[in-house]
Amino acid sequence: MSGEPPAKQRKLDSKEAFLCVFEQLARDVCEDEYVKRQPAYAQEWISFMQNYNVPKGKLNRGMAVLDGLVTIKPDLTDAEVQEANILGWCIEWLQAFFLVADDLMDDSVTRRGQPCWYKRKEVGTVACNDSIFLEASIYRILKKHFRAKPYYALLLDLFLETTFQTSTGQLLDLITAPPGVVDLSKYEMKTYNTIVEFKTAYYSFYLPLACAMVLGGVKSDAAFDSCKEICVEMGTYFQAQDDYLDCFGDPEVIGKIGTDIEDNKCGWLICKGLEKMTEAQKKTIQDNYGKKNPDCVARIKQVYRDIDVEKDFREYENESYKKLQGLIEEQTFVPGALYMKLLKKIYKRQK
Ligand code: GPP
Ligand code: MG
Ligand code: MG
Ligand code: MG
Repeated sequence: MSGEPPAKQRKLDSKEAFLCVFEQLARDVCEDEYVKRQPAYAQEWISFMQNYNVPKGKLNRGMAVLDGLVTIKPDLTDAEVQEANILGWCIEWLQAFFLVADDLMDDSVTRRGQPCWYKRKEVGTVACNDSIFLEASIYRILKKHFRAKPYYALLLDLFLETTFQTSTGQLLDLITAPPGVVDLSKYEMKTYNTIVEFKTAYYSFYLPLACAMVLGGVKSDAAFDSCKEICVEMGTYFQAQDDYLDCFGDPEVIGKIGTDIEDNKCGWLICKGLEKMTEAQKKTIQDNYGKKNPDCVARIKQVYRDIDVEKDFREYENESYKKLQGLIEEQTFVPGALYMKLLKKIYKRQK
């Protein structure tokens, strides 16, 4: 017996198959009745902008819908596979909407190995409208493919509520980090956990798995509540990794240059680090955090190294995995594989 999955399954879950669906949906948006009435240069802008911002990530969120659905319902028809992938792409469109806006707000430089969209000389603040366009496209896609389904309203509500949640998290992320004001008392794990629950966990984890559950015919509120609880835990772990990689990851590998220290962010490293810093180390943070000067950034990173916050991160990583395994084994609403597939993809990730 070879270790290869059966041909059908290989075809179903492959990134190439998923990317084919992007091509169809991107074309649908370009052929939207309202887009068609725009001049050619506007249509070309939309097409280029979509290709630049939507399909170039890891696609973990988008592919998690089909991946999750097969754990609930193993024998899927081609139409069911297609539906899962369309919803997966709606999540990738949502992510593109968030990232285009987030990069502007975070003053970031690169994303997915290319200049941030707003950094392109012809783009600038047009990126604000592009992010709105990317968001609005989700609802054109959903309407085209799901309007006749009994769960259409459920899907709309899921995407809208998730956007609302994410915007509250982004707000807290931004106003806890006012430019030029370093208030160390604000960097607390409690605040951090609220920021990341809302800015990351719901859209990155709960949304894809909830979509899979909707398609899989899961109805019980308790199943969705249990999914939310597990996804908040997984999303918190995932954002802690993002914060760790922002400081210590290789920009070539993660595709983005970190800005959390410069941006004064209430991130995992500062919150955890402050719990064990000496007064002198805290003073170094007070004097150097939140500044765009590379020497200041280097001083912050040196404090992180001196206190070996990396060790704390590795411990947190192991504990978090164990806690998640426990939560997943405890629940009986859906097969544990729904969660474990995703968890295995992100555990100890380098990008
Ligand atoms: C990740 O934060 C969170 C988001 C991208 C959500 C943005 C939400 C909006 C409503 C715009 P991050 O800034 O740490 O992500 P990254 O490191 O990828 O820039
Ligand atoms: Mg941000
Ligand atoms: Mg950012
Ligand atoms: Mg980040």
